[in-house]
Amino acid sequence: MADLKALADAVIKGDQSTAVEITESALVEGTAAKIVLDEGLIAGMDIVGDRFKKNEIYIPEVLIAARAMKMAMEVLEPELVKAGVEPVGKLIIGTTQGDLHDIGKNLVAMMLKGAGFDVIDLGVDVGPEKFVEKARVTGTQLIGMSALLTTTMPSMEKTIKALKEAGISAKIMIGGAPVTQGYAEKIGADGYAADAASAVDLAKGLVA
Ligand code: B1M
Repeated sequence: MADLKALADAVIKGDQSTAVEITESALVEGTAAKIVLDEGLIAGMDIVGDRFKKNEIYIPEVLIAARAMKMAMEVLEPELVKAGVEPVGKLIIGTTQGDLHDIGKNLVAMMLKGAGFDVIDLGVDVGPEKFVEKARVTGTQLIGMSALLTTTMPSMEKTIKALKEAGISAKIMIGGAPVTQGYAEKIGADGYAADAASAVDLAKGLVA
């Protein structure tokens, strides 16, 4: 029987080769892909998120863990698709118009993938029209926006207005260093998260 606790530990340590190896052997042994995902990979990422929130680990460790998770997910994904396992929720995410900062946004996207979300990353410098178009095409439940510049924060408000005018009912979450809970309330976002681990909790709450 594959050791899924060891798989979670490999994710926590960012040990890519062990994570891939245990994932492969678990599948060969006939362990259901969903069990490998929930009890191995997501269990590991949950602990990473928790430690990050408590400042016990920092961004480099989270990125290394997320990379190990990504490698193992490449092995697992075809099996999840075959088994028809539904993601926790779907989310499109992007950095707002005029803003090229993507380190935090990528971290949030990786943590959400780690939590079982189907994440569609629109990249950087994403304007209201693109958010609206992609929200329509994907039928997403959640829209995430990240801004690192005070000058690009107003694009969040424009995007929310455009989404509402287009009749998109997806929940909207925002974040980024200059963004605050008060700003989220002011522009009509459904939620704000200060960091990637809180973004996962927020996203889970918004799709619940
Ligand atoms: Co820029 N930059 N930068 N920069 N840069 C800042 C943001 C700045 C604070 C530096 C400073 O002056 N002290 C300043 C902004 C000032 C302001 O507006 N108040 C600044 C500036 C001015 C600029 C330029 C204008 C500089 C210039 O050209 N004159 C220029 C703008 C370019 C553009 O975007 N159009 C610029 C360019 C760049 C680089 C390209 C060199 C590079 C970006 C590389 C990249 O991202 N690929 C860069 C960097 C690296 C920074 C700093 C140093 C680091 C940002 C970062 O990655 N932090 C930054 C100063 C600083 O913060 N110390 C700075 C780490 C990252 C993990 O944190 O992004 O906050 P963060 O994400 C966190 C949370 O905020 C949250 O979770 C993440 C993980 O915990 N979060 C979310 C983020 N998005 C979220 C979304 C959510 C929920 C949570 O829901 C959807």
